[in-house]
Amino acid sequence: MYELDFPVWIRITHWVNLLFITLLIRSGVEILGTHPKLYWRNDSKPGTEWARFTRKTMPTDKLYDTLDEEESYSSLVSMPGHKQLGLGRHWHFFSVIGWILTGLTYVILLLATGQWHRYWPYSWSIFPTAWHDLLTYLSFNLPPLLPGQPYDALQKLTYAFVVFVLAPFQILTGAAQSPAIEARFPRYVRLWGGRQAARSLHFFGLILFVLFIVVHVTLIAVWGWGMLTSLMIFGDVESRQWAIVLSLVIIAAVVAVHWAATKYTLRYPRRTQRALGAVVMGVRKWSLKPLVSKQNYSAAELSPEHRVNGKPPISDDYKIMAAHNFADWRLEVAGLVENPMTFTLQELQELSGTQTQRVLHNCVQGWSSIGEWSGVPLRTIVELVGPLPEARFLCVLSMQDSGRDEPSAPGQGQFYEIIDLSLARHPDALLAYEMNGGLLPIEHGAPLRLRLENQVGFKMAKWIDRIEFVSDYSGIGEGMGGWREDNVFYDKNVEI
Ligand SMILES: Nc1nc2c(c(=O)[nH]1)N[C@H]1C(S)=C(S)[C@@H](COP(=O)(O)O)O[C@H]1N2
Ligand SMILES: [Mo]
Repeated sequence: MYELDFPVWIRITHWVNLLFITLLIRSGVEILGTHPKLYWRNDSKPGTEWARFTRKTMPTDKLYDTLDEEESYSSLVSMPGHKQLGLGRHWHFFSVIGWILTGLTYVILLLATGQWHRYWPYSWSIFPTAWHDLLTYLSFNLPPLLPGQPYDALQKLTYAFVVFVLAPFQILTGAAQSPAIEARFPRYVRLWGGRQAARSLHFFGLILFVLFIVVHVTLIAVWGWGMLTSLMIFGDVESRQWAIVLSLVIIAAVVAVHWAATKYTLRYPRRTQRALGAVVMGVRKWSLKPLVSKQNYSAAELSPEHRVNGKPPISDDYKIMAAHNFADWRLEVAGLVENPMTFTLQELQELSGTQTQRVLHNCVQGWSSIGEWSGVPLRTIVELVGPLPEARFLCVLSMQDSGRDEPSAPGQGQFYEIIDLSLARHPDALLAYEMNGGLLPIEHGAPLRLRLENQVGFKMAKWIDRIEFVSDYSGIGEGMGGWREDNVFYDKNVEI
């Protein structure tokens, strides 16, 4: 039989994994807290959640939006804590890159060195033996190790499950929540039972990881902390005293990294956003960004109730325009273009090439809905105005003043989002004036809103009245690429 020892790469990846998995858990809780409800169905209809982690109740007599449902959790359980979804997302996606690289290194070395034998069951009898081991543990005794192996049968199966089932499961259910993947591979989301089922399953994965860590650490202590940490640090059982000290030092170091990273993030949110964003967006640029929507949900799948995020403008100007069916509204398209243009709503409706798409909408907070949107493809407008060679981005401006219209949200000023010119040319980029076969309702962005099907919801500005072509956005707002990016530290390109 193969000799199953503890080579140095097993020991290193083990401890690095501890750092990343705990970062993933805490930042995952932060993301959960932003919409602390779990559903099975794509429409996330209020009241249909099977689990909730909030005591808030929503008003039934006036419009509320999903920002009102957000919870603020302590930094003890969430990273960084205190309602910082944008920063929690940065940590989650940064850590997942590190975690996947660590995991790949581990699995490749397992295969290359023959250490995969440690997970090989050898015989079916391992299952009854594992069951027997479980009963032994439950009667507060320790089962025997498998002959010639460093594990008992239950332990071996559990580790194999965590490495080869649970970890890939978390990656796959995580990917099923990416709007870009959902848009390009709608059948893949269906495979998991839909977007919300994937989110719920991802949550079960979280629970299993936490359970595994608790039981694992407890049993290490029961079997002999010094002996086992000595194996995991030095590769043999000779230095138990040192191992006890060093293992506690390593654990303290991991706690210190969490503590320092949390403090730093809350204190310097902008620097954190820039640093982690550079890594995360760099990876998404070549992996998820090129994906184009192939969704075509059936009319029967439309959500009966499409949730709302963001409160409509309450200015008199807007209300008067709305009362006149937006006859006085204009869309101005200007900036670095050959022919600046202005459109009335009717002119937009009369442009040829109306496009309709039935798609899954993903809010950054975690809820989803399926809606049907019709309007003018954004690329039609791009072609009409003719961007100058130096134009690289579109600044999409909204009539909503966030400070005025959404007083409970942090930040002031006009809502806007910057999108890359390449994204504006995507076939699914749409300026929608209709929803579910009727005129666009006020709360969903009347008279005109953006749809970008491979992006998370917040990029799809509602109540828009101006599009400006620019070469650079560092001088717009705080220079981060949009109102949410400026004020709540979201990432500029959001394919997940
Ligand atoms: N002007 C403006 N547009 C906005 C928002 C907002 O707050 N203000 N919220 C965004 C977010 S986070 C989402 S999820 C979608 C929600 O669209 P819906 O309300 O039509 O579901 O709109 C986006 N567009
Ligand atoms: Mo959102």
